[in-house]
Order: sequence, then structure tokens, then C-alpha cells
Amino acid sequence: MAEEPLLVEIAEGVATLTLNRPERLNAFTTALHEALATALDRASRETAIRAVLITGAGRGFCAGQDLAERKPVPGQGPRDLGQSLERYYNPLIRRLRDLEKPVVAAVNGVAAGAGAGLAFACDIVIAAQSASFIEAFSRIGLVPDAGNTWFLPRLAGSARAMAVALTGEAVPAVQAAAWGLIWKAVPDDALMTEARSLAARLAQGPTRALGLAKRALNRSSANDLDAQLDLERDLQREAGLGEDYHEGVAAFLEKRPARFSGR
Ligand code: T3D
Repeated sequence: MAEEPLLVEIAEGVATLTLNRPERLNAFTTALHEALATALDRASRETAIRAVLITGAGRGFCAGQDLAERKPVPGQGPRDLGQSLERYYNPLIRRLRDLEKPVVAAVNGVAAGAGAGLAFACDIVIAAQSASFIEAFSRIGLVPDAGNTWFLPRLAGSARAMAVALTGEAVPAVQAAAWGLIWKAVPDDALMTEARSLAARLAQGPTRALGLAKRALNRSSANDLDAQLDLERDLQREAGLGEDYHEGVAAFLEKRPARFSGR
């Protein structure tokens, strides 16, 4: 029987999604896209899931599109790659950004092409020191996709974005952290302990407020200051009506740890 392309484990409020095609460095196939879409929709729907952790099986995080699926078929014309983005990659990036729960990426190895986009679309990225990020598109005659042209200049600045996109040079994890592309690089053997502990901590947090904070930060690059101040007002109004805000204030005043319900 074929291995599942995505392993899903749910424990203590965290849905851990492990891309599971290690022999292909977890490259995306249609089946992997479909499994990821199902898992992220579930994470959005189920209140018991309060954080998501995404990682890869084996030595890679994700090598982007599985190029074996793109082998030319004699007698068939060129494939419409725009359709592939419309159907799979763009919805994936939107699902991650729109999910109002924290998403942590534990980048255990190379993240190439759309695999880099997948990592950058997550809210907090921790990478193993031996991992790297590669805008592999130019190596095969493509344009960066999966949000890479949006994330790269915003996270690392346009000079670095342009250079890595045009050259396809690998950015080692430590460099990626220094550039602000990711949150931090940690020793390889500490990666999963650190990422799991962070996801577990986030899953105990005020989920609704964290989701609203994510929405505010994600909208900030499209808003001017006035629009952002208005958005903060509206979201704070909503957070202030939440049970977790009342619990947070009560816990502070009673000098005890807060017990957030996520509501
Ligand atoms: O098509 C559309 O829908 C449009 C959307 C496109 C989105 C994209 O992501 S386009 C970019 C696609 N990805 C790439 O071009 C990256 C291809 N892979 C590599 O360049 C290298 O594998 C890496 C730099 C990522 C890692 O190199 P290395 O030396 O550590 O590993 P390796 O030996 O190249 O790979 C290990 C195995 O994984 C190998 O198989 P083998 O020889 O042991 O049987 C290799 O063929 C396989 N593999 C790696 N990446 C892919 C792959 N197989 C299929 N597709 C891959 N993307």
C-alpha cells in the first residue's frame, strides 16, 4: 500500500502535519496538496485544534513541485502551470494565511521552490541550522511562485529578494534568520523539541486573540497607518469581548497563570 503523503497527528491542541514523501524530499504531488488542504480545513474548523505545526519527514522539508509529475507526455502540448497555481498552490498559501490559529514551520532540511513559499507562509519559522532555502525556480526556467515574490522582498528586502530569485543560490538557515526571512535557526538536534514546545505553548494561548493578531499583522502591509489603527480598534473590540481577555486580566490580578480556553 502507498504511504500516506501527509501524516496528521493531533495531540494537546496541536495538529502536527508531516509532509511524508522523504525519498523525494517531500515534493508536492496532487495527492499531497489534497491531503494538506483537508488537514488545514480541519484545523480551521475544529476548536480543539489551537495550533498547527508543519514539518517534513526525512532529510528535506519540501523540494517544491514534484518534477516527475511534470515529465512531458509525448503527443500532449505544454501544461498550463497557471492552472496548477490557481488550483493548488494559491489556495494552499491562502489557507495558511487565512487560518486564524498560529502555524509553526519546523524546517528540518532543504526548502526549495514552492517548499520555500510554504515555509514563508507559516507564522513562525524555526529551521535546523543545516537547512537551507532555495528559490529553485530560475534553475528550471520558472518564476518564483507560492507567494515567494510577495514574502521575499517584505521579509528580506528587495536587494536580497532579487539576488536569490535570479541566481537560485541557496540561503543557509543561519543566513535566513540574520536576514529576517525566518524567526531563528537552531541546532539540528534541538529543532523538533523546540518547535513542538512552541506549538504546544501557542495551543494553550488565547487562540481567538492570536488569530486576530495574525489578521492585523497580515493586513498591515496593504494598509496605511490610519486604516491599520482602525483595524486595531475593531479587532481589539472583538478581543475585549472574549472570555480569554477576562481570564487574562483575572489571572494577572490574582497573580496566577492564565487558563485560556481559546474563546
Ligand atoms: O509545476 C507547477 O505546478 C508549477 C509550480 C511550481 C512550484 C515549484 O516548486 S517549481 C520548483 C520545483 N523544485 C525544484 O526545482 C527543486 C528540485 N530539486 C533540487 O534542486 C534538489 O533536489 C535540491 C536542491 C532541493 C536538494 O538537492 P540534494 O542534492 O540535497 O538532493 P537530490 O539528490 O537532488 O534529491 C534527492 C532525491 O529527491 C532525488 O531522487 P533520487 O535521485 O535519489 O531518486 C531527487 O530526484 C528527488 N527530488 C528532489 N526534488 C525533487 C525530487 N523529485 C521530484 N521533484 C522534485 N522537486
